[in-house]
Amino acid sequence: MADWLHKLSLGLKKSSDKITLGLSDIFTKQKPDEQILEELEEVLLTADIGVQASAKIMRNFATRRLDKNTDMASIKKILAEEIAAILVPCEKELQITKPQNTPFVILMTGVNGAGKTTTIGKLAARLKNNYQISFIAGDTFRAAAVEQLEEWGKRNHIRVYKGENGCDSAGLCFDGLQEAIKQKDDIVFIDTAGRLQNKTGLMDELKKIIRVIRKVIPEAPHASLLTIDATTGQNALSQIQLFKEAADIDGLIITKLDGTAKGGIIVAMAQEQTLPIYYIGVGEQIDDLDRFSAQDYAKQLLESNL
Ligand SMILES: Nc1nc2c(ncn2[C@@H]2O[C@H](COP(=O)(O)OP(=O)(O)O)[C@@H](O)[C@H]2O)c(=O)[nH]1
Ligand SMILES: [Mg+2]
Repeated sequence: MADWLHKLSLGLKKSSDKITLGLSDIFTKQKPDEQILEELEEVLLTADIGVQASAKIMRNFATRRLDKNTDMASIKKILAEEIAAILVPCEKELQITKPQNTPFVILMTGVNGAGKTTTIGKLAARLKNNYQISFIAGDTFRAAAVEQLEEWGKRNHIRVYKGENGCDSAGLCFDGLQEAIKQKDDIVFIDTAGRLQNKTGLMDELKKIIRVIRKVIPEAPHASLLTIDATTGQNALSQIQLFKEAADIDGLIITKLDGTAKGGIIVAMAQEQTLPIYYIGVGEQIDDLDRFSAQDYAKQLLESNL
């Protein structure tokens, strides 16, 4: 198996084991069709696939011939097809353009601990061979946050623009962008803070950052990315709504899909909103990030090959 597929499979093992266990439970006992369908829906729900997506899958399922003689492998195959169909609209490539005379600005948002800083480091590692990159340490609340970004900068040989501890984040972004223009950077990643005193504080801060960076580059941010921790479960959906309002989100990055049994959450996200999922993270290491593939994901979610 290719390296990434292996990682994805390993990461989703808990999720797929859970589904497999639920399915074998259904099919080892003699049950009427109707009950099979009901229990199947139950399995999808416990895998965090969500009410809407589960109902949709079951509607399509009901039109197929299904009984206790249908084997698990074929059930899984049908489920994987149905899930892939829900995921496909979210599979899109993050297009990095070359704006005239300015860098391509990527704003990274998300709640505290979602994986923003780590994802910036991983993404930069994928892009650094083709682009001149810099980081702006916009999470000015904790010294540790700046150090963490600097660590990723060091590893990738990427310049980090930082300010005094506790300085105004928007002001820092303003200065950092001007520096990036001067240095003729191709891409600038802006890291942001995820925890402020309250929700309104966080959203106001993000709006301010966007207002201020537009004074330097009117079209910025060229990509506004929301990082979501998959282990958050269904709460992820309300995070998307919240950040969409404040930061005009263009797409998502879902992290921590390794070792969680909540791998189905991506299906719920794809069913209930239309933002692209650009990348997924399955670990803390530099190469534990890759583009989101609907087919691969659906397949590994149903069937761990390990
Ligand atoms: N297992 C796992 N851990 C991750 C992943 N992405 C980030 N992390 C870890 O999650 C923690 C928080 O990440 P961080 O980038 O600091 O989040 P931030 O607060 O949003 O910047 C760190 O310990 C990361 O190593 C992932 O895909 N899988
Ligand atoms: Mg951070």
